[in-house]
Amino acid sequence: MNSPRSYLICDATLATMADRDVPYGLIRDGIVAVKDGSIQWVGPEDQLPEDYENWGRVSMGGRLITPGLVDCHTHIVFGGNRALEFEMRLNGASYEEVARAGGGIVSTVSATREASLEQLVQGALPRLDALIAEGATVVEVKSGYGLGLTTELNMLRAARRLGELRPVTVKTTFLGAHATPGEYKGRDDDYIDQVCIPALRAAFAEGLVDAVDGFCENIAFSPAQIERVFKAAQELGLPVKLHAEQLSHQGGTALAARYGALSVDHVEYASEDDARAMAAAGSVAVILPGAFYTIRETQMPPVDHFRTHGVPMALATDCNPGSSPLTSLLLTMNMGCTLFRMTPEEALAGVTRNAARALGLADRGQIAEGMRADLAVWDVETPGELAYRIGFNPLYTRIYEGKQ
Ligand code: DI6
Ligand code: FE
Repeated sequence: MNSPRSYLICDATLATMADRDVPYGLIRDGIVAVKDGSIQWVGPEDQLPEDYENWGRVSMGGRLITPGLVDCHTHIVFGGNRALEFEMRLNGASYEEVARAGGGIVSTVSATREASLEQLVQGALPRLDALIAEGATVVEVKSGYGLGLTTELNMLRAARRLGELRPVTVKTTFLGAHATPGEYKGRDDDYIDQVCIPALRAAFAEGLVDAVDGFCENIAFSPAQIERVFKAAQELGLPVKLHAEQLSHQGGTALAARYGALSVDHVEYASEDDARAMAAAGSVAVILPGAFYTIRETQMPPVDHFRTHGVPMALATDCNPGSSPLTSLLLTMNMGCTLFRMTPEEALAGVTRNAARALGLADRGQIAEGMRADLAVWDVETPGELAYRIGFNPLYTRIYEGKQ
């Protein structure tokens, strides 16, 4: 449909996820007034101001409208896949055997380096389309499988291209500090100084970077190494975020909080002090149940500490070929509830309001005046249904920047 410049979306229940004193910020018999891609007014039909009364109307037939979904942590740009490794492991192969057969993250790095820009784009499109088909209007995309000067930039160029090819906002994150490539084995510090930081500066100069991330873990980089990358980000005026405390407690969360991180991601092993530091810094906890499930992790993220200390929680797919080959935000919501005992309302906030915040996007993730008119319309009666089902997509339509 070619939506007019200004119109009313009516005959709908609105889960606004905005600051209202009711669960989900719910409005029954609601109206959203849209003008030039932004929300001008939101409220119950019987309170519609006179000025809007003669605007054209589009009925949603009593359906539920939520903010467009936001996937705030993905690695959807990569070459190849790791299905063979998945199969080998389930046939009893050890970690070493998988590695000797060329598996693991290095296999994705090789396949990504070999791929052309066009191949990276074509490979990522079906993953992006799967997210869009479930109502995503914003998707974050990380680099981190090139691990070289030109290859990291190529991944980010592919991410930018995705945002031109589809009606979706793509936010790019530089993740040069994801792993040390084979040619720098045992020389992590040299990799950070000679490749990662120069690649970050070059990518920034090309306008390819919206935020900077790292993987702080005993199998990846130490807090001291990550801090050098964060300093470079700070010099460029870029916000930071961090994969921290996923497999062990390394102190990455405290570091990220000191740098005012937009988010700290995974956080299974985060402590109550970490939660306090995140709350003080205003960092979002990005919870990634797809990785928890895939690697059969048993340590749960400290959801209660996040609640107690008022740390906003987001949920994301972490879509990547190794630890989370997941392209469904609805399933992610269900996993957040079933695995981590998040409430369905927390799950919906996690893929809307708090996910937007994890990306520093002030005009997304809520249905409220002044926000972008990015909406998802669902064939459900109540918002709790979105997290409840497993493997079912009730999306009726998606509205991006006011256009259906
Ligand atoms: N955490 C993870 O679980 C993945 N990356 C990260 O920072 C693993 C990525 C992969 O195996 O390809
Ligand atoms: Fe990740």
